[in-house]
Amino acid sequence: MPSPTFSPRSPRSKKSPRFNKKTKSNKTPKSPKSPKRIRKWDDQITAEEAEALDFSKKDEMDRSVSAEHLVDREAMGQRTKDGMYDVDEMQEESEESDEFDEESEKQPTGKVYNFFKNITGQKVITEEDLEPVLINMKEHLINKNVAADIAAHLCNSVSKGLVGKKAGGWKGVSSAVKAEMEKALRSILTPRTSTDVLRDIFAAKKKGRPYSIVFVGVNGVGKSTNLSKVCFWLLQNKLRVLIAACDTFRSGAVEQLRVHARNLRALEENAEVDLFERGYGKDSAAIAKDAINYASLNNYDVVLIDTAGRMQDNEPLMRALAKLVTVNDPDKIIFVGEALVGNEAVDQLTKFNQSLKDFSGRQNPRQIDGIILTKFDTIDDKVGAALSMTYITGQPILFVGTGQTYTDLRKMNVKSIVQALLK
Ligand SMILES: Nc1nc2c(ncn2[C@@H]2O[C@H](COP(=O)(O)OP(=O)(O)OP(=O)(O)O)[C@@H](O)[C@H]2O)c(=O)[nH]1
Ligand SMILES: [Mg+2]
Repeated sequence: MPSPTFSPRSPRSKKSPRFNKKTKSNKTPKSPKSPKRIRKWDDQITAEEAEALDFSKKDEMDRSVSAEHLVDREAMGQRTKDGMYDVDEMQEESEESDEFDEESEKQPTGKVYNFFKNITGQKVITEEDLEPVLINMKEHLINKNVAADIAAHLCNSVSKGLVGKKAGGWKGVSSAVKAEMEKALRSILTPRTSTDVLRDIFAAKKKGRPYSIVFVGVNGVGKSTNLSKVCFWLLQNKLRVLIAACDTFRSGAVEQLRVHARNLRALEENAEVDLFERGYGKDSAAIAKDAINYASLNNYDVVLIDTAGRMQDNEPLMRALAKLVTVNDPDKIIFVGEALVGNEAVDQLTKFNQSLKDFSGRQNPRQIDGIILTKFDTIDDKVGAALSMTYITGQPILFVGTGQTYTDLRKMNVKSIVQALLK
């Protein structure tokens, strides 16, 4: 069972000598835009719930919190020309010999290139020449957790790119392999939907309504942690965020989010993030609805809805999730999956989509709109799940989780995936 608190892997301050620790003690309390009053949702609201929703005392408590160890200020994203804060792309490993300089004696590193060693010379490459090579390549990709049909698709793309061409030197062949892989992967990893969530959020803000995002997935994959990282990113963009604690199931889930909200407020001078919670055991669909209404009435820009982890085969819990989605029709449904489980994540994703369809009771059921792939920092080069998930849903990997701090959120980088697959 994951701990209800946010525990960093290691203190970042050791890693970053230029780390500039802010003193929170002299931070002035924020003055909210409008005084927040306790709303009554229905006649059943308890005194504890009312107290939990009374944000008026939060600034006092936040002044004593230091959460600087939960961000790496040197790993912050970039500001765009129009001032938006965007997270960085995943880093590629620097690999000098990957440049394929024909003049250079250096050989391209990457096991896959070795398979093509005999495909050189003046002759035109045929399918027969490639057959044994592609068998090896497919096996290599499957070992990196790429699903068999996607591995076959990638091999086909490479084959199409090479057949009928003169082989020439080995480096020429290698760079052709790399280019074909990159082309095929780019079309898988950059699917139809725009990943520009921020633009959509600002469009909703303009219309004066809060943008809602619900985070779904199986137990312990990192939904709440990555929700908080997304929140950090939104706060950098000066958006007002309400976190809705709709995991009313796992004990500690609400407190975990409370800690995150407090940390996130402590990290930025004027961060506006609040927790909407109504305790445990209640209907999460109704809490999400109340949260969205509350956000609407109180001028929040974004509602981040945390949900309980659930196994994809647990019908009652999947029905409850479908209800939450049907009742609230959120702007985005984000599936959170662990990179390290490989193709199991594909089964999860497929069944989440199926349940949303089967249990929605709607003519046009909602489906997952995007993916966050977590724990990328723990998988070495087994990047196959990333491919499979987008391949199957046609939906983008919005972010990759690369650690346990608020700045460990990245955008997918096709080149680094190609690099990991070919090595
Ligand atoms: N290394 C690493 N750990 C992560 C990442 N994302 C989350 N974690 C850790 O994974 C554990 C579970 O995270 P949670 O956010 O509680 O997962 P959850 O999906 O909300 O869990 P439930 O609510 O119990 O279903 C925590 O210890 C997190 O710190 C990541 O990108 N990298
Ligand atoms: Mg959680």
